[in-house]
Amino acid sequence: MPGTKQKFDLVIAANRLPVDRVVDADGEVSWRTSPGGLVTAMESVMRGREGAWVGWAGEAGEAPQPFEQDDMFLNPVALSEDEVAHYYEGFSNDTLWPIYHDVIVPATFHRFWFGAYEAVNRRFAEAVCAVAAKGATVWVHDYQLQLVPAMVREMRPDVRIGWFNHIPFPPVELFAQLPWRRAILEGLLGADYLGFQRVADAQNFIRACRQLLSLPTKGDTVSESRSEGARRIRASAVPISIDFKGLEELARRPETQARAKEIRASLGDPETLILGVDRLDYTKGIGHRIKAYGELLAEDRVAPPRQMFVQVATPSRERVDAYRDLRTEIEGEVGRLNGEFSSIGAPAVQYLHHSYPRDEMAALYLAADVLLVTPLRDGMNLVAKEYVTCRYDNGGALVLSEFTGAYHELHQAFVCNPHDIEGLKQTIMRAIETPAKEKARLMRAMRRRVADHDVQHWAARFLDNLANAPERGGV
Ligand code: ADQ
Repeated sequence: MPGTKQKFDLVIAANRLPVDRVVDADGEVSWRTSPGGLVTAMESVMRGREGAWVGWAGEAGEAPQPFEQDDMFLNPVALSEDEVAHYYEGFSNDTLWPIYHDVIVPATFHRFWFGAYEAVNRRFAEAVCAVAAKGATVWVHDYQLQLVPAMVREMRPDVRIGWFNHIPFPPVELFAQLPWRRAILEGLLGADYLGFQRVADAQNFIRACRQLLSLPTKGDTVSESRSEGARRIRASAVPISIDFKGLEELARRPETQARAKEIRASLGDPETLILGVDRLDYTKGIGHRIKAYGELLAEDRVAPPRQMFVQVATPSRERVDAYRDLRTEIEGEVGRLNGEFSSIGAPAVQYLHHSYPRDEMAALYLAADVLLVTPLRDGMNLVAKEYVTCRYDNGGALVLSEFTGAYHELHQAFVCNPHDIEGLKQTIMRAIETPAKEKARLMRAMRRRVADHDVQHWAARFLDNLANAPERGGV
């Protein structure tokens, strides 16, 4: 980075910087750290180290100058309007996202989108190399930056490179559809260590290297031979988590509890408050959930105001066609159910297309008797873990799709296959009707799991695996 002399032992690269630009009433621009698990996790691993974060600041055009925020050095990467459209909305969110999520909607392929992806990945790699100290640890995040590991390795063979995938890695039969499959695998193989949410994701990656690149694999390692000699790359599961202590503390605050009571009261103190919280994304199974709930309403097995259903759908990727279509579909369906089953003051579905601050989310979780998490495919699903964390009272019930990463950890959830509408209806009813004592036992066990495997534990495990990667003296 021109003008940047400082070098850092730990460099994070993620599509977004962990800050949002805020402009006050006088037009003064400042930056506010965006709350999120990744920031919390990085704070814990950056303590006592010199850390830098490379990422996009969120607006097209010239990048702001590098700056410090909360003891972290931020190195912004510029994206032009076209690059936002082609690298981010196009290749990342309209090509890779559907392929990596079981092609729930068809993927779009454009050769010029890949050109932009490559160019932006190179800019990220250069920005990383500009701030990485000799022998630094570089941690690259997610599907937007899959070419970065090999690009960094070429420029800086001295650094140690790890990559973590927040979303699923698809079975080879789906991955093979990508015209750029070889470039992506070779990009990832520049890393020393690759972390995935589930064992199956790591295995899918290893199988893709074997079948599509004819590379030898053994257990969780892939061998890659280049002119300078063979390297071994390890791929394994390190499931992400949340800041258990911080969120539980928030949920225990008297103000949060008071707000939770207020939410229930404003809904007429229902017998059962059912909640869904998702980004408005076709992977989240919101339509399947609403269909199942609609049938329960039609069969009079649930009815407002006795049961109230609140669906929070966070605005997301609104410039991508598939997301615009989804919004129209979901809002049409909610409207239909409300027209048919609501009475004055008691809507069948309370639908909220907004973002909320963390304390309001915690209050919603505390207020909800049942949380519906029904994705068709989801890397992890942090909402499930956040709900469990907030329920320090051991109240509530979690309905959880078996197609989430979280399903592989939260064994005491009410498990569902969202494609099976009849089964989903039964599971929702079981979550409503199971006696409180039994639900408390299940909740206690899930809470223990998340408490013992929080986001700090995740980050430490990832970095430990990276430090012990096979090429660097590990086994
Ligand atoms: P996402 O697909 O965004 O993440 P998820 O894991 O559920 O999905 O995280 C969503 C986050 O946004 C949660 O922390 C939630 O609290 C927050 N959120 C949702 N709706 C909100 C609203 N209306 N207002 C405020 N906050 C809201 C991707 C992958 C996941 C993986 C994560 C982390 O798709 O599978 O779990 O990364 O690796």
